[in-house]
Amino acid sequence: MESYQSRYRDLWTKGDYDNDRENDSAYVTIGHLQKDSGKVFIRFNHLIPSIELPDEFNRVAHLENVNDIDNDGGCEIYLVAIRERSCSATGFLYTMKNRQWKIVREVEQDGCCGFTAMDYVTLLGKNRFKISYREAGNEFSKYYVGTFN
Ligand SMILES: [Ca+2]
Ligand SMILES: [Ca+2]
Repeated sequence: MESYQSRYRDLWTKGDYDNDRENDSAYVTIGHLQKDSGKVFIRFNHLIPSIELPDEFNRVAHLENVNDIDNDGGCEIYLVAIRERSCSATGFLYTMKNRQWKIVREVEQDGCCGFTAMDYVTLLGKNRFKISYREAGNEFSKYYVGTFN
C-alpha cells in the first residue's frame, strides 16, 4: 500500500524545526471542528506549535523544509497556500523563534500553474535565500532573493 508520505510527499516534510537535534514531522491538515472548520493548518509532532493560515486560503500546494537559513540550528519551512476559488497563491517562509512561528517573507504568485516536489527555496549562503515562483500569465519562473534578519 502506498504510504501517506509518498502519496502526499508535497504536503509532508521532515526536519529539526525546534533545534533539539531530533527530526520533526510537518504535515497539512484541514480543520473539521466547528471552531476551525475549513481552516488550514500545518501541524507538527513533538509539541511544536501549529501554523494556522489566514481564512482566505483553503489549501496548501507545497510544503518544504528549506534547512537552516540563519544558522540558529532550527530549520525554516516554506509553503505555498492557494486562495479559495482563485488562481492566486502566496508563498510563506516561516522561522521559529522562542517557540513561535514568524513569517520571514511572503511571495505572491500564480496558484494555478501546478506545483511539483522540487525545492522552491535555495540557500545562497548564510542569511541569504532565493525563492522560485511563477507569476500569473507568465510561463517563466521568477526569483525573489532575500536576506534573513
Ligand atoms: Ca526537533
Ligand atoms: Ca533557522
